[in-house]
Amino acid sequence: MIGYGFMGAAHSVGWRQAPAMFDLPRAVEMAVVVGRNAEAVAQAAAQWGWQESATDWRSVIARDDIDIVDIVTPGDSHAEIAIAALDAGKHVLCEKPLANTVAEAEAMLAAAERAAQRGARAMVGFTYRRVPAVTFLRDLIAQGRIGRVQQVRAAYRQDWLVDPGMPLAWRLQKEHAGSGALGDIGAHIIDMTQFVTGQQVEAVSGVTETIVKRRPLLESGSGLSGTAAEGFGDVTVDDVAIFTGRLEDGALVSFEATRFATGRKNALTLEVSGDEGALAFDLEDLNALQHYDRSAPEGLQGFSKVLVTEAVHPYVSAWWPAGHMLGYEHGFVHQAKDLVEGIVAGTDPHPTFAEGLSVQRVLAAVDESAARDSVWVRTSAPAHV
Ligand code: SOE
Repeated sequence: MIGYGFMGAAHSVGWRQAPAMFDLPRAVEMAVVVGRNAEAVAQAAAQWGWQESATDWRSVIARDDIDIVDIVTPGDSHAEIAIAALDAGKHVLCEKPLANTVAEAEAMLAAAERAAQRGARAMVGFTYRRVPAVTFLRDLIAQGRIGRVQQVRAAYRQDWLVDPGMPLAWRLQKEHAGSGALGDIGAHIIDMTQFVTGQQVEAVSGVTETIVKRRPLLESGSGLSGTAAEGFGDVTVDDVAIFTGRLEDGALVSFEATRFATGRKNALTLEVSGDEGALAFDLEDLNALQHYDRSAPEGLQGFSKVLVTEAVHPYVSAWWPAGHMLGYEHGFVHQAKDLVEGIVAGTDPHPTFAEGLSVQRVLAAVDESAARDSVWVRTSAPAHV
């Protein structure tokens, strides 16, 4: 695993728990975690259960005893590491968004296609797909339970930037993160919308806003740029992105990705309206779905809460008896399981790099639309990459 921040912790839980809870077709060993600070990465390795730590990712990728490379670094290094790992014949799991630009994502897909000919697999870490209720919501739509999808509402709201004293972290710098709320959390709801509806976002019209434009610099040595003399640096990404998308079959989607939803810590909601019913998911109640059935008898219609904790639900049979709740980390466990199963079966685990690229095209199209007075931009050919 390359990187050891918040996502490193989450992926480590995934790698540790997947073999313990699922009957995986191959044993998994947590071999080595890589980071630039030798002492800190050694501590992370010991705490999370990795056998070793290292500071040079290239020498780790060159090792014969490494089969899977898991990339949990900031977006600016995804392309370089993923392409090197795939070219070295390794299977790759790469955190979302796949890259910082469409051009990088295209190069990563090309590397994945080259590597696939030699049996290597590549997957993007859109873990919310693997929350059982989200996978089940997708299954219900595919079965026609809500009829034809006519409208979607997708929102991902956080509030960690409301405090203007929050320092200029890498996530607030375009050269490191690519974009702000748009790529970090907007990417999740774009992927989820495409996943549950089975349709691509074909065109978008949007606005983005940077509400607090300058922030205190982090301690020196953090590797971030800024005007050190003033102690402040420019925020070069969006704080908020609000956009409308159109799906292949014509349905409209309203998307909101924000780090300024005061009081909302990690609120992700998705509601899909069909001509025969509706389905809604709320991450703050992630073991459940809301289902509305238009064919229910008059007077008895209404959203009903379905607890997605039964053995018949996706992934759940490996866990606890019905009604015993799962949490945020289970998506990472399911991700590790699906990747290992895909590798052993010789099939591409979803989301593939092609799916990651399709999200990247939507992100680029939103950026372009926002820069051009919210004109509609087709995702198949955004002008800037
Ligand atoms: C951002 O705050 C973030 O950590 C995202 O980067 C993750 O993808 C999301 O799961 C939680 O929020």
